[in-house]
Amino acid sequence: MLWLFVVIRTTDNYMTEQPKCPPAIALIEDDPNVALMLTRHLQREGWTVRHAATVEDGRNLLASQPWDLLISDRSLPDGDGLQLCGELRDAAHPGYILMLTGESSDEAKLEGFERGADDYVTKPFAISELIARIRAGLRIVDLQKALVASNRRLAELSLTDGLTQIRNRRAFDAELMTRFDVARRYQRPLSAVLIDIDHFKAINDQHGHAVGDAVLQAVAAVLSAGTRKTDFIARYGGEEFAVLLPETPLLEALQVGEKVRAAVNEATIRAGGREHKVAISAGIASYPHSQVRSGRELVHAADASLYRAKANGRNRVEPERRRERFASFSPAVPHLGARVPRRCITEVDDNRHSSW
Ligand code: GH3
Ligand code: MG
Ligand code: MG
Ligand code: MG
Repeated sequence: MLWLFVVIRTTDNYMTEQPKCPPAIALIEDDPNVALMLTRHLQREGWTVRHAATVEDGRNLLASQPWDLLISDRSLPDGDGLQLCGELRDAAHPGYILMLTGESSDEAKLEGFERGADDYVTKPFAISELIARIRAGLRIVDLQKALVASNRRLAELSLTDGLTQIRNRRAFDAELMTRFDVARRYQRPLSAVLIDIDHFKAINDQHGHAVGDAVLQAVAAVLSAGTRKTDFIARYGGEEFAVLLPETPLLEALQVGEKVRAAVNEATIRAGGREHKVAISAGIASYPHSQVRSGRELVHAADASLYRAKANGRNRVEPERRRERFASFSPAVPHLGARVPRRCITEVDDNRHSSW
């Protein structure tokens, strides 16, 4: 028997601070004395310094090592340091670029900024002012990093169900489109499973919403544990879940559906100081099928099967029951059609989605 103790995770763990690495500075300078002096001063500030002396070595350094701020000379043995600056900007690299150069004319400075430099310091320079400028640059780098991290967190949150921490309906709809396109293009099997907890309202009514929430979390955990990493599982609605099974024809999808149904059925969920048992009903539909031209139609067919699972007594898995009107399988992939059980190609009898 499977026992489930529900640990409620909150979105607060997204806010956990990551340990901070010291800022990394890439220095491209061919004058060994200037390079040595700068390296010592910058390291004294606690910054990591990586050095190259040519455009070519600089290009390799920037591509192979992480860096936050680039200090580059212009006059280098094999070219102009501004060339690298332009290349980085063309590639939309967000790093901060400070040109440190003897090219001190107004035109040279303007050219530097036009090619994408964030700051332009001319030699000879005062080390204290250079360090102050680097600090200012690193503050901007920090802000940019925080913004990128925050955008990433928001994107993640917008695709995650807050209660169960699995993907939400928005993520499912996007994934369905992508995976259906792949299945259609390469004529590969794709199955959709729609799952609904049986008599869930009674749990809320008898034990309260907090227990209902804990049951939803537990069912999500059982479903996640019972599917593969390459499958895609989401909370589809209130007490409904949806699973996409790529490379899985109907017969195998039925086995997956039956496995998770049994797992939920066997689980004992401890919540609110009591033990609870729940059951799920599941409906399954598979592509390729002559009547399915989109991901929406696939889910629509799975929904019709789920409706039948409810009507036929709940705590059960029902496959699609659609009549194939014409051959839908490419001769290149004959196995796709070969294993569909007979009961799946009889006429549909539910009236909710009469076309199925
Ligand atoms: P059936 O077997 O036909 O599916 O019956 P059911 O009771 O599961 O279905 P019904 O649609 O009548 O009730 C679903 C309930 O799920 C009603 C709603 O309040 C509850 N619900 C939806 N979302 C949540 C949630 O996030 N937390 C809790 N605790 N309950 C929820
Ligand atoms: Mg030089
Ligand atoms: Mg429901
Ligand atoms: Mg239900």
